[in-house]
Amino acid sequence: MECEGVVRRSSIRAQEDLKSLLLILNLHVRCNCELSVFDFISRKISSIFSWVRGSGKVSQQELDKLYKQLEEALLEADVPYEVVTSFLTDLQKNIDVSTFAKTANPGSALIKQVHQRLLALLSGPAGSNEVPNFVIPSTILFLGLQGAGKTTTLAKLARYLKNQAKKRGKERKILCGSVDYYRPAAREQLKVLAAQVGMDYFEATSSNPVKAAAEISAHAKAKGYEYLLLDTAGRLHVSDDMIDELRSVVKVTDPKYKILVLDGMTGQESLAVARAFNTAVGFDGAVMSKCDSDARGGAALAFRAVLSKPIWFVGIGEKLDDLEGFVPDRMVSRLIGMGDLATLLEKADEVIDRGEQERVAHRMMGGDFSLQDFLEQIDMVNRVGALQTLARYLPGVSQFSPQMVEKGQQEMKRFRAIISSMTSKERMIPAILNGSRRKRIANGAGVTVQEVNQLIEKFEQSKQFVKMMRKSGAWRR
Ligand SMILES: Nc1nc2c(ncn2[C@@H]2O[C@H](COP(=O)(O)OP(=O)(O)OP(=O)(O)O)[C@@H](O)[C@H]2O)c(=O)[nH]1
Ligand SMILES: [Mg+2]
Repeated sequence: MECEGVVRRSSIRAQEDLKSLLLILNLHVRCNCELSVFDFISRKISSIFSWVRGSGKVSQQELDKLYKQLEEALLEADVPYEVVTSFLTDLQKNIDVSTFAKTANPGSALIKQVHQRLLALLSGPAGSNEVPNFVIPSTILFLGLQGAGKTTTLAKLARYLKNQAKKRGKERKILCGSVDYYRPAAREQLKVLAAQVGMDYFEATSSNPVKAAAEISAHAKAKGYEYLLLDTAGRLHVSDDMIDELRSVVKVTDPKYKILVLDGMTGQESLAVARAFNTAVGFDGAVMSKCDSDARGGAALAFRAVLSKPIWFVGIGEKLDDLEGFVPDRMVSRLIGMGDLATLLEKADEVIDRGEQERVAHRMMGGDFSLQDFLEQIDMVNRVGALQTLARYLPGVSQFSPQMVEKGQQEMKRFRAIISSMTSKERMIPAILNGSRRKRIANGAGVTVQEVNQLIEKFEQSKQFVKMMRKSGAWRR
């Protein structure tokens, strides 16, 4: 069973296994996500691996076929030609068909190799490029072309910093300001977003970007803010006046972090933009925005190889929570169809109290799993996010259509309504659900008796699944 393999494969801690299981149990309604940047590559690459997975023998011809398919998939995903070529050369250097002949499971050994090479491509030779611990106090400057997503990303980062601090029981004093005197409504936009996030906004008296930057910076220092997030004006192209302005702003504010925001929808062009910014003003890390779009994602994949700089975050929507750390090993797992349970679990952790998770988990472990628990799980999943969003973190989702996801979402809604129409005794002891009770429940929930039966069936399947997981030892304590 797919889920079993996944939980075994991932080396996450027992408690986390438990959570993933809770989520997967609900999501076993099987669903798919909207097409996002990485899904495009993911679909391509994971379909290549469908024939490799579990392969008992790998011949040289099969290896050649794999290289060809990988090359096509990466090029189609808009990864620059030079990057694809060097990736494949590197991969071939590390793969030896005679070594594979001796391994017990050549299919998974091959996937492991590709996994490692993709990881090296994404992380670069220096290893991990995880999101930094933004030190206090610091000024964070946002750079990028017009419409790249600077202002939105600034607000998202403020929320991220606040959430990070909250996890440690702290609160951050954050100030934001804008030196965008280029687009009329730009500063107003930031002011509105600042109010939404709950950070302070400071409007400079000067309308000269450099003087305004100095004013905002001085205010942040005088008032003891821990972070100053400073927004700048974009232009349609990397122009001399923008670069001059940015250099002067950098000089007067001395930012600890310069974050380049790139529009994920522009494909390989964003690599050229990043190069130009890097030469002119330099930057420490990038954010690739609009990765929820149907762009192909090759630029993100090739970013590290081309720029030797990290992507710290990806923007996955317009809302302020739609910012996600760009963690290479998770990304690679997603790309080759192993899902990204770690990110999913983090999302769960943010909204579901650990005690609550443990309570449900404990009952399940003891084999005492009721419809009430099933309902609580559905509510937990709903709190973590819409199926459409969650599904992108799950293994093997590439085979499912958006219609199936929608169906999954509707099914969860229906299940919720049905369980809510049951008495607490019925929820605890589903065995008492005879024909007349099912009819009453169907009437109460506005569904057919057949739909009530479907729910009971699914619930029984979940119980079987839990039993199997416990027996297999994949679900550890
Ligand atoms: N779908 C999606 N839209 C995004 C994302 N990030 C930003 N946007 C949208 O992109 C548009 C431009 O975003 P802004 O943050 O205003 O971009 P900017 O770089 O500040 O633009 P200028 O101030 O004009 O230079 C807005 O409509 C945002 O809502 C994202 O990750 N996904
Ligand atoms: Mg802006």
